[in-house]
Amino acid sequence: MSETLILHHYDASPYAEKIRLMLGSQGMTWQSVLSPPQPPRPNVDPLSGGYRRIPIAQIGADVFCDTFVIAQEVARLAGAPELDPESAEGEAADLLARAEGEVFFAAIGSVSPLTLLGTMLRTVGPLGMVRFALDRARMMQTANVKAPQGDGARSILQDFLDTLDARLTDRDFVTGDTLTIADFAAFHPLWLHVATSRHPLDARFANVVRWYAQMEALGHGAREEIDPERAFEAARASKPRTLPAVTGEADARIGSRVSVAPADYGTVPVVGTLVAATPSRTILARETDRFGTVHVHFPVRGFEVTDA
Ligand SMILES: N[C@@H](CCC(=O)N[C@@H](CS)C(=O)NCC(=O)O)C(=O)O
Repeated sequence: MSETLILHHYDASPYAEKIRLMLGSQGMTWQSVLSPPQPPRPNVDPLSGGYRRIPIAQIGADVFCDTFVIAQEVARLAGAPELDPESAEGEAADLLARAEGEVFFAAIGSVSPLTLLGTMLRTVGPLGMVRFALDRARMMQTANVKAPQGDGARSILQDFLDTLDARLTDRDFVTGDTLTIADFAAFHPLWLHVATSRHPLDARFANVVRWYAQMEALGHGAREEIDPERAFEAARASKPRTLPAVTGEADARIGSRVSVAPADYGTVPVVGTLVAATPSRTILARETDRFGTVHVHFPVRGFEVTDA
């Protein structure tokens, strides 16, 4: 079975940029399927069963939702355990959690609405902008988190930059002399901020500016653009890989139909048969006419599993 990673993403997605740079840092070869910036996503919905966030990765008939499990797959394929989010500890883990929580939303909330409007007009045009804005407004209506705006968002972003700059005073990277998952997690909200504000980072944060340039220079590795049909063929031609061994007591719901959804935002559930539940990962089997059995992987943290 081919172990080529297929990434379903769109170029402006910061979470996807985190993964693209991880692939670049390892000089990996991967395949790219471009998704629309909002649902429906006919290139990947049939595989994932409707998970609404981006990116989604695929290796044959295994589908990976959320960058937590995608990063674990990149770490495994590259033999680079320092890219596994479970390897982050202490202050680096705190920074990672902050970057992917309030800082992610603050990266946009701190940009003036007029500038944001200009950025969207340039990237997706007037119709695309209306579609995108309506979709995200709807998504946030059902969200269990509130996105900070204006001064609140600006102060969250400044605090984060202060912390990061101090950390980078005597280190090349967030945890020391080498790249780890914490660098990629800290980078992507800043990349989002730079892209949406159309302004470089404040030069006062000199250490961050130096580190940011190094991160950007990692590039994306060898990216091959493919159309969705090739991704579907990869699923059809493969069987899901062997399930992970579980030590200790098995989840009583194994074999029953469950629904898995993010707890924070984009809370669209995916329904399937629970086939594996490890301390960090939930795997559902979905029987499909188009591809046969597909296994969909989710992180445990930040997701809810309920009876379907
Ligand atoms: N925790 C998720 C967050 C992913 C996320 O928020 N992605 C954004 C795009 S960068 C998203 O999906 N927004 C809504 C959408 O694209 O439908 C992860 O790590 O993958």
